[in-house]
Amino acid sequence: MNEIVAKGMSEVAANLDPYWMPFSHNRYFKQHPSHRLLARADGAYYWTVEGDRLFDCLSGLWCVGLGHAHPRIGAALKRQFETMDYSPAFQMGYPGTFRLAERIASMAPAGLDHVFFVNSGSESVDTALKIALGYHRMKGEAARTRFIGRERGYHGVGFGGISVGGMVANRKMFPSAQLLGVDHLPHTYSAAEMAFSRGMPKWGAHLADELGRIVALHDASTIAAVIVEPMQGSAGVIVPPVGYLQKLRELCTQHGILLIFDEVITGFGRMGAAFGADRFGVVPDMITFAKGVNNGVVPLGGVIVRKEIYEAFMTGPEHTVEFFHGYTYSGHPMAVAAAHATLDILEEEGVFARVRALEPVLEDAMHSLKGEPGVLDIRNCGLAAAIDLEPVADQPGLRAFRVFEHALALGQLPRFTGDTIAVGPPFISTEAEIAKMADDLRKAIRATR
Ligand code: PXG
Ligand code: PLP
Repeated sequence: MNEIVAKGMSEVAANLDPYWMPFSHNRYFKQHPSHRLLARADGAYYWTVEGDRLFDCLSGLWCVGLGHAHPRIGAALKRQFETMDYSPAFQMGYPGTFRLAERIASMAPAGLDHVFFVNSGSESVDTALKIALGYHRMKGEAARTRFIGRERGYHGVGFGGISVGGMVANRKMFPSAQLLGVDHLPHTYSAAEMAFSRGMPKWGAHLADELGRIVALHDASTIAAVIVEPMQGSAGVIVPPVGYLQKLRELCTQHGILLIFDEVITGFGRMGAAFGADRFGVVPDMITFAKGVNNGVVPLGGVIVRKEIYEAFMTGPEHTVEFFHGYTYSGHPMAVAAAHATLDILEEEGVFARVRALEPVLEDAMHSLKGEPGVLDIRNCGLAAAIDLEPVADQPGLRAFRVFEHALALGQLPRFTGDTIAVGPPFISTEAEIAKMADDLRKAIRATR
């Protein structure tokens, strides 16, 4: 029996205080921990310490697409642990990490062929921003130091990531610590123009023209890179308008600005393709990834870059370090082993095709909630969808929180932020599980009207 279950809730609850939970309502959680402590996971489900089963509506935090406790990943981890649990990442190498870079480069769009490993999405973003600055400097354009992010963008919580990010709550406490010279594109969401769009909204490509205005203001010679999520995940599944990413690509090419796609959520299957770049038909100069690359089993992230970018750094005496950057756990053998097993499964089990087949199932199920009380919008793309709810007067976030609590009681673990409910079910979900998830959300929405 699970140790926590065996001890019982009272003992667990007594010890909750020292843990400072990330992105959480610490005080509320510690006062109401029952049915919120997860003890076990298998496939598409979690079990709480009390033994309730919860459907994993967001695949963990968008990372466990293949479901929990996948036996192939478990076996790979056991083998790796017994063979080599850790190896130093600097000045020494582990063959599996080289092979993983080769595999990821071969999955990435043509031209993106070198991979730098990190341990999280936040680190992947900060690394990509450093690479962009270094690249321009190496090419003799050291004045290209500005970054352009986007409103509502989420690029993790490093100082670089919050600077280019567009989540006010994540930025406002740290104004003095943000990168200098960052500007933001407008977000692409308009309830009036695109509410209840299925897949990509038709309206909004013109918003990419704002990049032209920003370039004219600062001059292209001062801009290093534009960073966007091809589909904004954390902001609540904001799907790019038809033609929008193409325009960003054209403007970046025209002005010598690097285009970075932050694919921490969209990479490795969520969009029914290896990358959002493939799904949306636009090739950036760098891709940041994390999460799904190894099914979230061991922290791993990375940056995929064009050959020209890698080669720009390869100067100076050959015995010297070219890029003064890296992490103790870059290319960690355990994370790498989990990634190889994950990529084996993605390739051999036709997972992207399965995601594409489930996409219309999720789309229909979620859009069937149109017309339920207080449902303002429903959006979807790949195996991702979100519902905007009408806020309770003067209490932003309360409605979605109530829906979340109700859904938990019904055996669903969705995600809520603000008054938005987001889902990104596991790729292994059945049609019946997706139907039940939507139906339980309907009950929760009706119960909290
Ligand atoms: N970039 C993007 C596009 C992300 O979605 C990060 C960077 C940061 O990754 P790390 O591994 O440092 O957390 C993310 C992470 C949610 C949710 O509920 C989204 C993320 C993380 C946790 C919750 O949408 N995205
Ligand atoms: N802080 C100290 C004192 C360190 O020695 C190191 C790494 O050696 C770090 C931070 C960075 O840790 P990591 O490489 O895990 O990001």
